[in-house]
Amino acid sequence: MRRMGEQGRKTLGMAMAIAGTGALAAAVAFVLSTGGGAVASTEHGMSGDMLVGLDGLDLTPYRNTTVGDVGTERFDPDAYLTEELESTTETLEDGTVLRIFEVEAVNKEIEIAPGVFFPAWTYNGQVPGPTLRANEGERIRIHFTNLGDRPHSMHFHGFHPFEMDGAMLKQQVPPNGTFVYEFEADPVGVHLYHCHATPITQHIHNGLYGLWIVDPKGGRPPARELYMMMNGFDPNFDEENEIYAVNTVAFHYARHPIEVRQNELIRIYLANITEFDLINSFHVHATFFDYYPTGTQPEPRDYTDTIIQGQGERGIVEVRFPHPGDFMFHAHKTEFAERGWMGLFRVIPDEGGDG
Ligand SMILES: [Cu+2]
Repeated sequence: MRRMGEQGRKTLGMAMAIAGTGALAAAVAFVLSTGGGAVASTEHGMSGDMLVGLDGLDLTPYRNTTVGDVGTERFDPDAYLTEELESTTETLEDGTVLRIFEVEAVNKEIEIAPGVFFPAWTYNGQVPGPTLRANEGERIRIHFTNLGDRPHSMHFHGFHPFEMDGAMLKQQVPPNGTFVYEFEADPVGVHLYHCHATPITQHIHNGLYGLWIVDPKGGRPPARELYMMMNGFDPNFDEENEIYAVNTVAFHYARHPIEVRQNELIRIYLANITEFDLINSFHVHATFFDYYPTGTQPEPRDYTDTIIQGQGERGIVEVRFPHPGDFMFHAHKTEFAERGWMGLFRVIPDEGGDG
């Protein structure tokens, strides 16, 4: 078996080599850094012999990723994948469960790519804001405090009375103000919440958004569950995004692949909150997925490998990887993928699997 050079071992996630013509065979390689703990592709059944022409070639210029890492002390995209905001519960006289959350709007500088800092407006100090999750039939109460320097609100997608909408001018919470949102967790599905202060473009783009999930009575079938928000950033404030990501940090999951097991059911709660661009998309390699728009219906609408979402659209992706190895997921708007919205699933072979 052909051995890869040191550079190849360090950086190989996926490589396509195309032999050129002429005396010097040119290799065109698209190589992803997999960061520390990289697993050589040969361990996942990909033949090293496929990588003709890579020996001794410096692949660094062909990496499609950032250089260096973003510190996770400000925000950890790996933790975001599975963390929900903690809540407390009480049982009301009629037996209804009251679920109580605490949310603060606070200005905070975040890092969206190595060395690229962005003066964000956040819920609870993170972008996206924390995932709020409740069960169908519960009553939810959110104690909201605005520690920012201008009016903000929380506007939830879903059913609620007028006073809880958070969208009208008189529903904005002034700096140092508080408001208590309270309504039924309804309807079932994956939704979102965001600030609805004017100009909304600025308040959303600056980071005030998060997932709001209502689980059906009895829950959904067991699965490995992950939260993903497709977002973008305009660090030079020209009202065009320069950095795209899923969960804020450009290329985070390319440098730190999400480990899953071969054939395990993975359920992704996916939303698009990207400002300034008309659409975003989600594409996964080497498998297809069931797609449940908004997560409101029990049957999937699509069986595909690519879906598009406009801003505010969201849905549930249920996917299994039949083959072990490193597989990309990314926006199929390739510009977004090359500016940060690209990651990897690292599929670990199952006992008795084909790896
Ligand atoms: Cu706001």
